[in-house]
Amino acid sequence: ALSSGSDTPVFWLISMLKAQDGFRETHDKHVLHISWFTESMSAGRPVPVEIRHYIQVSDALEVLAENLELSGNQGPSLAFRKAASVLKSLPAALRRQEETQHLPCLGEHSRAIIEEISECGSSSRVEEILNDERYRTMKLFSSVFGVGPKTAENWFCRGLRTFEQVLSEPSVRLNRMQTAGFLFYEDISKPVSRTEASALKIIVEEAVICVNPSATVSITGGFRRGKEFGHDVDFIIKTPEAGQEDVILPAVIKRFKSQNILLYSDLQESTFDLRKLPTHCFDAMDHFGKCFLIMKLKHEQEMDARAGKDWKAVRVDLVAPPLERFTYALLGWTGSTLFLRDLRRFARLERGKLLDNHALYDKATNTFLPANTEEDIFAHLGLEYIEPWQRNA
Ligand code: DCT
Ligand code: MG
Repeated sequence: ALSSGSDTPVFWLISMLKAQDGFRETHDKHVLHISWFTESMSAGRPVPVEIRHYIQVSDALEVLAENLELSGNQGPSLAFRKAASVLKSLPAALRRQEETQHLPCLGEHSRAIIEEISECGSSSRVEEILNDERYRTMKLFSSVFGVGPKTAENWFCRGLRTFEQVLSEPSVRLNRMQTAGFLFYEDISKPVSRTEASALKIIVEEAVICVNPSATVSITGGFRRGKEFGHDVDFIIKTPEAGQEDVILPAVIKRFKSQNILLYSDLQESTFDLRKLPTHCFDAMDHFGKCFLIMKLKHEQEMDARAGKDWKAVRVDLVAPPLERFTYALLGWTGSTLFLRDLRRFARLERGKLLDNHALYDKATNTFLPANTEEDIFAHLGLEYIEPWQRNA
């Protein structure tokens, strides 16, 4: 029987991986079957019928989750997200509905959808959502960088349905972020590849070292988890001297500007205050200094003849925590969001500890637990180390 904290996709997945002798032995094979499936679809390669079906089921659950999120129902959407995550993490395609019997995190609603898809080939509720004008418009609008569900809903309620209508509506005032979102929409809605992420790492590292030779840069987010594609590239900066974390981001931004490779920047200064820990608001953004950027990434060879440019706009996030917070920030920014949510929940319910991007706090002893490495954090939680590639749940 799974206890409340461990009844989550990630803990189930890890136990399953461990139980499967020899299954996905190498990193590359392991990494992201999710992107592998998507790639095999998009590359137009033949995909066995059961895999098509498999994609349909998890995709269907994600449509249900997304529909709830777009209506501001984040809580209820989690059940569908978790169920989709479990289906995506299966080593083989689902062939029969009975195969879901032993799976955790599949609630009554998710099971009903799976049953309907396995019997009829599709789900009427999912089809209904996919054809729903509100859902389609909200999804389109919220795909723009800087447009959240509230703005998307506002535009929808004003009768706007297309980008053209939004952009030609005189009463719509776009903020700086949304303006950049529309301006670079085509580029930043394309996935960023691992090769592009590596090229950006060289650029970011060069700038960081130029402004502070003792600072280091690491890739976080999905690419640290081994994903082949992402919607952005996330970097964490480590500064060994106290206080340096506050000056490094403005200096790096200044350097990017002088190199003419910055298309957009939003610098959020640190509001981190040790005295306010532990925080109890775990889903909120952390308080470290960070910046959300759109950078120009030069193509090596080919020129985008149609656009007449030799670069691609790419979304980049940088975070610079104080040195003594680095490990918690690294764990948090490595994600995935669902994995971290599960880990925090496990820490709280099973171990009486509060984990966030700033610290790990033990409620029993009222102390903060020190960690120099991520291994230390997992050890404090009484867990075996979970590698970044195992955190894709
Ligand atoms: N994160 C966080 N606090 C937030 C938002 C995000 O700690 N308020 C973490 C979770 C994952 C990580 O930062 C990077 O976020 P994303 O780039 O959104 O996620 P990703 O896993 O890198 O996904 P993608 O590959 O699409 O970029
Ligand atoms: Mg990312």
